Amino acid sequence: MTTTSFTLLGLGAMGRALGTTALDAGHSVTVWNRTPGKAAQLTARGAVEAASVRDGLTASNVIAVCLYDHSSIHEVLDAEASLLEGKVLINLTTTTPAEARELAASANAYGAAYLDGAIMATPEMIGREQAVILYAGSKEVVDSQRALLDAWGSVTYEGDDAGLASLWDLAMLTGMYSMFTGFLHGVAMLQSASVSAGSYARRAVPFLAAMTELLGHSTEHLDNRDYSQPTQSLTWTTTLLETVERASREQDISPAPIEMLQVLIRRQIDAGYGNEDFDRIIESMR
Ligand code: FVH
Repeated sequence: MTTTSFTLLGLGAMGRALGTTALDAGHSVTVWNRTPGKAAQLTARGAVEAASVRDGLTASNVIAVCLYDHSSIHEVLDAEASLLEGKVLINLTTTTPAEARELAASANAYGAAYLDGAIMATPEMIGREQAVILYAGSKEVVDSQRALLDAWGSVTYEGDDAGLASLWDLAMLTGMYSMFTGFLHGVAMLQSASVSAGSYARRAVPFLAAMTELLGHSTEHLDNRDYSQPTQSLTWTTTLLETVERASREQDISPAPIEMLQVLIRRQIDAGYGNEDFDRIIESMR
C-alpha cells in the first residue's frame, strides 16, 4: 500500500483524529499546532513535531490543514505561502463555498494543487467506513493521495469546483440542525407537562424517521418549481401551525422555530399562492 509523508497543521479534536488515523495506517506525519502541547498522542505514535509553520511546510510535499475557519487558514499560511509552490494543499477546515474557491485560487497562484475536504463525521468516527468526507477541487490530488484519504474515511469527489464539497456539507447541515431544532422544540413542549425527553424521543424518533422517508419520494416538482398539486396547501398548513404556536405559548414555551417557518409561508400566501403546496416555501428562500 502506498504511504504518504505529509504535514498536518492544526491539532484540534479533528486534527488529532486525522493525524492518529494516518499514523495508524502507516503514513508519516509532521505536525504543528498554534498552541504547543497538543502533539503528545501523535509524537507517541511516531509523528514529528514541527517547531514552526515554515518547518512544517518545508518538511513535506503534501500539506493538510484542519484549523478553525477560513481566516485561521490565512493567519497560518499567508506569511509562508511561497513555500507552497509545487506542493499539494488539502484543506479539511469548514469554510463556505466561496471561501474554498478563494483558497483554491490562492493556492494555485502560489503554484500549489488544492483539494477541499468537508468532513461529514465527528473525530471519533474518523478512520471508519461511516466517516464520509466530501472532496472537491483537484481530481489529481484525490488520485495521488487516495491512500491517505482512504485512511481517514470514505471518499466522495464532487467535482473540480473547489466550492462543491462545502456546499454539499453545509446544505446537509442545514437540514440536520433544522431537524434538531424541531425535535428540541417538541422536547420542551412535553417537558412542560413533566414528560421526559426520553419518553418524547421514543415516539418522535420513529415518527421523524418516517417523515424524512417522504422527503425523497417526489422531488420533480421542486426541480420544475411546480407546486400546483398540493399535498397540504399553504393556507391549511399555516392554520395548523398557528395552533402549534398557540399550544406552545399555552405551555410557556417559545414557538420561535414555528414563527420562522410561518414567515416563509406567509410570504407565499401574501403573493397569492395559499392554495399551492407547502413545498412552495422554498421560493421564499431564493
Ligand atoms: N469536531 C467536529 O465534530 C467537527 C466535524 C465536522 C468538521 N469539523 C471541522 O473541523 C475543523 C476543526 O474542528 P475541531 O473540532 O478540531 O476544532 P478545535 O478543536 O476547536 O480546533 C481548532 C484548531 O484550529 C486552531 N486554530 C484556531 N484558530 C487559529 C488561528 N487563528 N491560528 C492558528 N490556529 C488556529 C486551533 O489551535 P489552538 O487553539 O490549539 O492553538 C486548533 O488546532 C473545523 O473547521 C470544524 O468545523 C469538526
